[in-house]
Amino acid sequence: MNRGIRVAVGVLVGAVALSPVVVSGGSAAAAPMPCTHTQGVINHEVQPSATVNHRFVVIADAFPAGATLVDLDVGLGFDDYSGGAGVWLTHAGREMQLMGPYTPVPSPQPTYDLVYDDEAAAPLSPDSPSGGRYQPPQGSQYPPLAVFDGTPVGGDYVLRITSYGPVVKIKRLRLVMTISTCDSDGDGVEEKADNCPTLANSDQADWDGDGIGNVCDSTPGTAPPTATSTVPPPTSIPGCTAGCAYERSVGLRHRAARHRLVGKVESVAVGCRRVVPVTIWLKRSGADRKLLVVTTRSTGGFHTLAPRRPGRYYATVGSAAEPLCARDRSRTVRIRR
Ligand SMILES: [Ca+2]
Ligand SMILES: [Ca+2]
Ligand SMILES: [Ca+2]
Repeated sequence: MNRGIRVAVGVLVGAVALSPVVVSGGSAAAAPMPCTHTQGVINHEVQPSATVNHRFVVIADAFPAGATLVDLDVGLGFDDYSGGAGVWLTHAGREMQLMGPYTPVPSPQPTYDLVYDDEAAAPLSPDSPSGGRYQPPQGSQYPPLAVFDGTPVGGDYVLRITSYGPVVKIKRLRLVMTISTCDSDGDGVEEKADNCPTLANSDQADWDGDGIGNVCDSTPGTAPPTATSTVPPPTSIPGCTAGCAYERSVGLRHRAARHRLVGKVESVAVGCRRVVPVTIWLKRSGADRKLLVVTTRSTGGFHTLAPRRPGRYYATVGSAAEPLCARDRSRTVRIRR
């Protein structure tokens, strides 16, 4: 089944409905399930005293069964609002007026590009700048956007715009939906229950039990004896010697102009790349010579002054004291005379 987000927009002018037009397709895989969805229209005009209905059809199959809205923000951008317009949003049998003749819009600018957000710091007022995030106008005819919370994500959304005077020039209209059930990293663990929502870690391994999964944890600890079955077998990871759960790599380059060796340790697990010791070695015919140890920054990057002695150098990362992370060795770089 195509679980991509297929959206059809039908534009209804006055009472005449035009055929829906598919404006975006998708063949995305079943996972990940996004936690937000944005839909909208750009560059449109509403003729004098006319009404235009922008209808968005959000296909429910693109989201987990039973997914509902937990938040909805609306972006309103006008290139010319000087004559005034009424804007309404309808979804799931509920309607909210977003703008109207008594809306305290910023004055006297005729152009706006703002976002209605119930969680914004302040409501829109005549003194507001013409951009930014504001609570929707307040009053009995202007309920908060929260009226749509709990409604199904899938279904029709209709933005109705009526011109009260001359042409209303619309720059963009956007609906930003936050969805109750999602899995943005596609690891099969629902977002709210995921101990590392930004990185796929279907095993949810959390050795120190602090609620932060190993792959997100800068101090993941070590595997408890009873938990070894929850991590991948070390034999599956190239370069891993014993008990390692996550692969990592170390790169090394010689920047001759700046007399530096620079490199980076990379791993999906934060604790395997952040503030870890990297050893620089000189290759020799007998045993290689250990020159110095540098510590990576939070990004995994490191640098040091290049040795003056010509030769071939490489870097290693990893030790028996870090059972979470695989050992690795960089390519050899040559420093010439
Ligand atoms: Ca997840
Ligand atoms: Ca995850
Ligand atoms: Ca942890």
